[in-house]
Amino acid sequence: MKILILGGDGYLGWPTAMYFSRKGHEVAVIDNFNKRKWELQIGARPLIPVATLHERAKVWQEVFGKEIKIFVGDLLNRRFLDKVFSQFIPDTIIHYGEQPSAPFSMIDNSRAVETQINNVMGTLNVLFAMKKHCSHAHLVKLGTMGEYGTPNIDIEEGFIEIEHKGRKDTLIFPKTPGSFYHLSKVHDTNNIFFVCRVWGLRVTDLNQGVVYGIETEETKLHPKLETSFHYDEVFGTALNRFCVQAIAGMPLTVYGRGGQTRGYLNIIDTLQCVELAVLYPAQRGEFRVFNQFTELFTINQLADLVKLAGEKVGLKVNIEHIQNPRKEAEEHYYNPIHTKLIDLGLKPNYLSDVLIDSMLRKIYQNKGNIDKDTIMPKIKWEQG
Ligand code: USQ
Repeated sequence: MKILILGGDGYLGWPTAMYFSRKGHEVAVIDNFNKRKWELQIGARPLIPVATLHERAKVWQEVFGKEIKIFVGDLLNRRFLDKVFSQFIPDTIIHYGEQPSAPFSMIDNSRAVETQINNVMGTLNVLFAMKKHCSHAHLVKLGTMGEYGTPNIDIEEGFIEIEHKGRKDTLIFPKTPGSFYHLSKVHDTNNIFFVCRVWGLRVTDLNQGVVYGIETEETKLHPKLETSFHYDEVFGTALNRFCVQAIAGMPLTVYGRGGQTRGYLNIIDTLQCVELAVLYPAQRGEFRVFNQFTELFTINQLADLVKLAGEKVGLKVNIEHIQNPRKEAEEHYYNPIHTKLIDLGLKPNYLSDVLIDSMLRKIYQNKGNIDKDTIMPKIKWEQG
């Protein structure tokens, strides 16, 4: 299969490119290195230095003997997309090419606008390019569980059957996102659902939970194949941050009361889920939504797990409840349905002591790179 990965230089994009290349697919990636630019702007860098995309593709070719083709350019540039889509003509497009951070989108007016233009307009351009050059292709789009927010009812997989004044319909599940970033994904969803209905495109929207983990089978093959692992307040996510904080000897930063519940998954399961979506594509005209996570945890539970795993290897770990920089429910009902990927054959790798232990060890090897100044949250939702 010819697979085009948008955002192929990122935390998930690069491991995905290697994963599908290793499985024998013809893989090309697009990236404009925006993420590296944003890292420079906010003064953060990944824990483990990441080789350039070109270096990584070269090493991959040496290690594995297969080419990962690189197209450098911006999804906002329609001519660039025309060139890539007409040259490569993908069967599948996997779309990670968006600004991925909620805190980044909440820094100020310009970052909110940048996030939404980059994400919403970029995706719109991809939809037009698909229509023009490969309307047969399947788009696997990374959405987020954060599109739904934390409603006081069960969260269905994308759609809900509603009975209203004696009539019934199946409609998009109501969305209450919690940041301008999460909102950008909701806007994407609406645009995508529309073009499935009107142009007959086929799309799977993966509403993914919070991803954790540093390594995949492929990143382990060579030091220059590592992916970008963040722990700073902007690009780092909860569990990854807690593991780094434990190694750095800093208290684990639980925001507020810590009852915030989210869906979590191992980076290895992201690859598995994306592969299942690719191998069992949506039908022509179908907009399909999967809730992509394997386990639910509160922030308090995550902090306790990291503390326990840290203490087993001799670390002294404290948990601190700090003032929540976000506006979010700190105690709430949360029951999202997530059966569709399991039905397709997903075999979850659950979070265990062993995984946290291996993350702690890997972080310990790179302890000297930890920049403590980037850890405490300074971006406040209310200030904007
Ligand atoms: N949190 C803490 N302490 C921290 C960091 C986070 O208590 O040091 C809390 C946050 O307040 C929030 C929860 O942990 O309640 C999750 O925050 P996060 O930073 O791990 O993740 P989030 O901002 O929600 O975004 C991440 C990814 C995003 C993806 C999303 C999936 O950055 O790309 O879409 O996870 S989800 O959370 O399901 O929307």
